[in-house]
Amino acid sequence: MNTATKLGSYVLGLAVVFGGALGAGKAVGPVAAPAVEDHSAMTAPTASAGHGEHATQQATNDTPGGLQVSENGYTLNPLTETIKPGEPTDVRFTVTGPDGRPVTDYQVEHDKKLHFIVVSRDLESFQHVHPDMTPDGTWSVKLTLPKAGPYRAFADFAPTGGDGLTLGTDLSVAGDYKPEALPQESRTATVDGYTVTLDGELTPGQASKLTLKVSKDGKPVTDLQPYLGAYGHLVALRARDLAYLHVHPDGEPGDGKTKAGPEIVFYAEVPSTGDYRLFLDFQHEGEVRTADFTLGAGRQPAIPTPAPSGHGH
Ligand SMILES: [Cu+2]
Repeated sequence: MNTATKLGSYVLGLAVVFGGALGAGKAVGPVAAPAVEDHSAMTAPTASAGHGEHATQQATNDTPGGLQVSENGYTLNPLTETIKPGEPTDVRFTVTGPDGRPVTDYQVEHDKKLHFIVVSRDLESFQHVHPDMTPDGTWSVKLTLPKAGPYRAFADFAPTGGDGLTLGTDLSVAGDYKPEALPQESRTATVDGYTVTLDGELTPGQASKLTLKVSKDGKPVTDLQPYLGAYGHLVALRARDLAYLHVHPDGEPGDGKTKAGPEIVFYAEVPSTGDYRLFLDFQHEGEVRTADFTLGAGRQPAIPTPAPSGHGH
C-alpha cells in the first residue's frame, strides 16, 4: 500500500468516526471521496507546504496523540506479554529513540519524566501512574488491570531536547471479556463522597474552557492539594479510537491567582465531533481520586439526514 492510499484510508477512517457518531454515515460518504483525492495530490513528492490545501494539511499536522506506537523516530516497546485480570503485574516497557536505543534522558513535565495512562478499550477502567526507570531506560510499574479484555496504554513524555509526544500501545488481559457500553453523557461524577460537576462545551478544533467544581458532603472544597504541580489533571480520550487529547490546566498552585478549589479550569482541544471520556485526577486530604465524565462535542447542528424516498412532503 503506498503512502497516498494509506493517508486516504486515514481520512476515510475519520469520516467513519463522524458518521458513526452521528448516525449519518451515508451523508458523509460523498464528502469523504474528494478529500481522498486531495490527499493524494498533497502527498506527491513535489507538494509544498504552501499548497493551500488547508483542511488536508490540518489532517496531517493535527493528528491526535496516542494513536501510534511509533512517531518521530520514537517507539514504545511493551515488554510484558501476559497480564491476568485482577492480579498485580509488573508492566515493563522501553521507549527507543531514532538511534534505536532506549531513551534515558527525559524532560520533567508535571513533576514526572513520563506519565503512563492505562484504560480499558471500553473506557470503563482508567489508571494514571508514574513508572520508575532503571538506568538502562527500562520503565516498570505495578498495575492491576481489573478485568479481561483489550486495554490501551499511553506513554506521555518529552525526550530531552525533543518535542513532547504520546505513544500508544495495546495491552491484552486474557479471559472472558464483557465490554461495557460507553457511559451516558453526564456532567456530574461522584467518587468516595465527592461530587464533581462539569461546566462548558467541547467545540471541535478550538480550545474549549471546562470548569470542574469539587464538593464534598454538599460543601465546596476550597483546600485542594497540589498534585504533580496542579490542582487537577484531566485526560480526555475520544470514544472508539481512544485518541489522547491535550488538556491544559489554567493556572498553577502558587501563581498568586489560582485558588485551591472548588473550581479547576482546563482548556481542552478536541479534533472532531463525537463522544469523549474525561478523567479528572485531584488530590484532597492526602489522597488522589479520579472523577470521570462522558461528554459529546460538536453535536449541533447535526448533519442533515437525506429524506427517505417515498416520504417527501
Ligand atoms: Cu502523570
